[in-house]
Amino acid sequence: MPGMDHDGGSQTEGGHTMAPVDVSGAPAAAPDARGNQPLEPKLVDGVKEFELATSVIKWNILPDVQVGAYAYNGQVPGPLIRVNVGDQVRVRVKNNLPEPTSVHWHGLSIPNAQDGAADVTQPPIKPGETFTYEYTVPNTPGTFFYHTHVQGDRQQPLGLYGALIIDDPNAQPDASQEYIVELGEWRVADGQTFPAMEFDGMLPNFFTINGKSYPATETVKAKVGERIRFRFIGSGQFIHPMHIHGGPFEIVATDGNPVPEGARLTKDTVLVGPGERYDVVWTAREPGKWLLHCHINHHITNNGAEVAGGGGLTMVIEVAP
Ligand SMILES: [Cu+2]
Repeated sequence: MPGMDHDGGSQTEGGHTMAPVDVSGAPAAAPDARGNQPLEPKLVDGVKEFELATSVIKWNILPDVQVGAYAYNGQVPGPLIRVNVGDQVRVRVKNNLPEPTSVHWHGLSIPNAQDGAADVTQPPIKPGETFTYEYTVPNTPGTFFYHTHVQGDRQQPLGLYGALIIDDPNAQPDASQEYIVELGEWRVADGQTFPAMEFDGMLPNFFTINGKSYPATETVKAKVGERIRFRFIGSGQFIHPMHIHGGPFEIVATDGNPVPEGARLTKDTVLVGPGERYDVVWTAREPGKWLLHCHINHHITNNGAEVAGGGGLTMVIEVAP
């Protein structure tokens, strides 16, 4: 990758974080492959062991739009890590990227040495190297995520993020199903993929929920009366007012912290900024196809065009009677 800094430093130089993704020799994921797939731990002496590996892949955000992406375990977003409060976890991270990386456990109260802040709490994981994180999951069930902490303006929009959900096995679920919504943005120009950023010439023209643009996003199926917990994750670099048709939702948790019942806001749109998480519970009130979408209308287009009534950050909740 021309201009890339391979020496372990993460300072930008000559704007190289803005270079297009070099996909030469990179494998292509199946066009219908999905990210956020559950990652099964191996139990070793009571410790849940997870394996993550970064690499460059070609990834379809639409059947006819393939991006160059930075992936964990060959998927965008990275696999879903789901653990219980109090679990002992060990995560081995192998870096198969042509540049250094690290993994930060966003929102977790864990020892500083495990925080993944490259050049601050650990040296960056160089290409070909492995780094092992180990910590006890703190006693706060909720929605968290993990992401790179090296050249974040480049690596995170290119796909280096994934959901980290902490469960309390003794808690009563407040919904009959749930769906994780990880937001992302891309810049695709002249057949090349650039990390989308808030910078002239680098603004995004494609937008993804869990690595896919509408109409390739998933459809959530429910029945009238069902309560669905949506876990919004601000995994991208832009602010998205996320809106659900068909009636309001209740905000039950913010940034992994439960909102006490008397303090919960009922809204139909919630601003999800970079790094934020909102858990909302939406009730299916009427049968039909109800949209969940960003309300910055450019973000519900694919390269400026609507397809099948939307695009980008759009998905459908299909409610049966
Ligand atoms: Cu948006």
